[in-house]
Formats: sequence, structure tokens, C-alpha cells
Amino acid sequence: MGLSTGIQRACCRWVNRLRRPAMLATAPALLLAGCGGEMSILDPSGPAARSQYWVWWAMLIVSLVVSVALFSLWLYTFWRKAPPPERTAQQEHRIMLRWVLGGGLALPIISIVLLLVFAAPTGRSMIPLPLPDGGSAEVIEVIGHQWWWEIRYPGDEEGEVVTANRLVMPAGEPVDFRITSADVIHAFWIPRLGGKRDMVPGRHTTIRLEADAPGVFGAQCAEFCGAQHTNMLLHVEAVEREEYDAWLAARRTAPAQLAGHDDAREAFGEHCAACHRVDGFPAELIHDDVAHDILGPDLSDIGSRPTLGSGVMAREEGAIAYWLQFHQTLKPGNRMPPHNHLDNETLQDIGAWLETLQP
Ligand code: HEC
Ligand SMILES: [Cu+2]
Repeated sequence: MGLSTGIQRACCRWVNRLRRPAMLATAPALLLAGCGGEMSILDPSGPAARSQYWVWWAMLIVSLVVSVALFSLWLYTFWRKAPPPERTAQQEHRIMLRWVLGGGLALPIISIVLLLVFAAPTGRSMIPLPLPDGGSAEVIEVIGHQWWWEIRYPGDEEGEVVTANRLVMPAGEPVDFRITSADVIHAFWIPRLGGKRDMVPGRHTTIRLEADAPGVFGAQCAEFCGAQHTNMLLHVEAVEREEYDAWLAARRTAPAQLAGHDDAREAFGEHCAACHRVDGFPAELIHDDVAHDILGPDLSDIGSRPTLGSGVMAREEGAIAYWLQFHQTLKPGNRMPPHNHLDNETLQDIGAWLETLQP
């Protein structure tokens, strides 16, 4: 055995010896870290989430009380000093019956009824009932795709606004989310606001959520939907009503950034436009020969969105070109075909142009 392997072994032993205390010390820290952050149900920020939060605590406390009581009884049977008193078979039978009726019937029935009483208002708070003032809640459509979120703001006269992977919503008022899926079952869940509700292809479900105050919230698909399920994150921004209206209005006026960048737009029309919509993109530039049974996110405001690929990377300067080159490494198996046949310069050009698209 050489000296170096000897040293290596000694080091390994030490590392292993240190690992356990280190793990024990960090485990509670990691567990507690799970209680905070933008996706924590323990930090509710809206009425539906708050009522779910109380159901969560009620369930935790009741199940702890029941477990402790049961364990204590169990331990008592080991530790009791006096031998059990002599009983007739009839007495034994009566005691057993008491346990079966009490522990097996009464306890579950009482717990389930209590839980129902507690949880019913939670479910009710997410139903789109008529508002007290007779008005209607803001409606936002959310459509799940493998593996990204399509967000639509319906508008009859003003025109519809479409975006993806970023949900802008007004704060301080109820919002009715009309949810569905374009392919498999996904689930809509904004932990700090409430949910989760399945998004089922061919079916529209409405779930009402409200944010108490402006803020940024994380959201995540909550139903396993394939290889990239974990990378199906949604960035939720609750803003003041005026800011919300201003954002929608800005999105509705045709973007002025469609001038210039001729080469990039030409390439986009040829390789991308069959799957990706951009508001006001000239129809004559669109080549329709790319497969487009799979649609991609609307890119009309991609230059102002916070993430790319439904949360796999931040959309900073230069990030779009990077995504175009490496998206199959960043998010393996995602539904956008690789563009290795395009040279780097073209991809850079397209990326630079897309960055200018902001509401
Ligand atoms: C066959 C359809 C298809 C074609 C062609 C296509 N894409 Fe995509 N694209 C997608 C899909 C699907 C996604 C979503 C991937 C994901 O996040 O899972 C996507 C994602 C993107 C994103 C990230 C969007 C976001 O909201 O994060 C950008 C940017 C993008 N594509 C640009 C392009 C460009 C530029 C081209 C042409 C060079 C192109 N795409 C060609 C389907 C396509
Ligand atoms: Cu999913």
C-alpha cells in the first residue's frame, strides 16, 4: 500500500466520522428552511391558503395527540407493575367491545366529522360564488402543457392577452382561474395563495384565489406529468389593480419593437414561428413547414419575463441565445426541437431580437 492511498484512507475515515454529526446538525436547519420561502404553505398570503393552513395545523395537532395517547397506552402495558386482575370471559369480552366501538368507530367518526367541519369553509373559499357586491371576479385562464404554463387574459372588445410562465394578477381581490390542460393531467398550485386543483384535458375547472397584498409567489405543477414535471414552475406576480390594468393595456397595444432585426425575424419566421406566436409578427414571414402539432409559449413579451423554460434559468441578457443552444441539456426531453442546424450567429441574432420584445 502506497503512502498516498494510506493518507487517502485516513482522510476518508475522518470525513466519514465527521459526516454524521454534520448531517445531524444540518438536518433540522434543512427541515426548517422548508417552512419558509416563496412556496411555503406555512406562510399563507391569501384567504384560501390561510384556511388550508389552519386545517393543516388542526390535523397535525389532532394526529399528534392521538399518536401520543396510543403510544402511552402501549408503553403502559409493558411497564405496569401489578398483574392484570382476573376477569371472567364475559368481562374480557365487554372490555374488548368497548375498545372496538370507542377506538375503532367513535374516534374515527368524531375525527372525520371535525375535520369536515374544519375543512368545509376551505373548500368553499375556492368556489367561484357570486361576489357580495354583485360584480364578477377577474378571470384568468391557465392551461398546462408539457412542461410549461400558458396564461390567457380574455377580453371581448379589448382583445385577448396571452403570455406564458409568468402569471400577473391583481392583488387584494378575488381572481377566478379557469384551468385546463392541453395534454396530460397537471395541477395548479400556488402554495402561498391556495390550491391545488387538477388540470384535466378537455375539462374546465374554476378555482378562486386571492392575494392579500402585492408580492411574488412561486407555483409548481403538483401532478406528475412526465420527465420534466419538476421543471414546470410558474412565477406569480400579484400587483396593485392600477398596475395590473396598465400592464394589460401595454400588452394590448401592438409592440413597436417589430422594426429592424430583419435577419433575426426572417430566421424566426422560418424556424420558430410555426410553434411560437409573437403579437403583430408579419404573416408573410411565417413558413408553415415546421411540425406544429406541438405549440410553444407565446413570446410576445419574452424580453420582460423573469425566467426561461418555465423556471429552469433566469432570463438575463444573453440568456435566450443560451437557451436556444442548450435547452435540451438544461431541460432534457422538453418539447422544443434542438436547433443544432442553425449557426451560432443566427441563434444569437434571434436571441437579441427576442430580448427587445417587452410590453
Ligand atoms: C416544434 C415546436 C417548436 C419550435 C419549432 C420552436 N420551439 Fe421554442 N419552444 C417550444 C416548446 C414546446 C417550448 C417550451 C419548452 C419547455 O419549457 O418545456 C419552447 C420554449 C421556447 C422558449 C422559452 C420560452 C419561455 O417562456 O420560457 C424560447 C425563448 C423559444 N422556445 C424560442 C424558440 C426559437 C427562437 C425557435 C426557433 C429557432 C423555437 N423556439 C422553435 C416549441 C418550439
Ligand atoms: Cu406536472
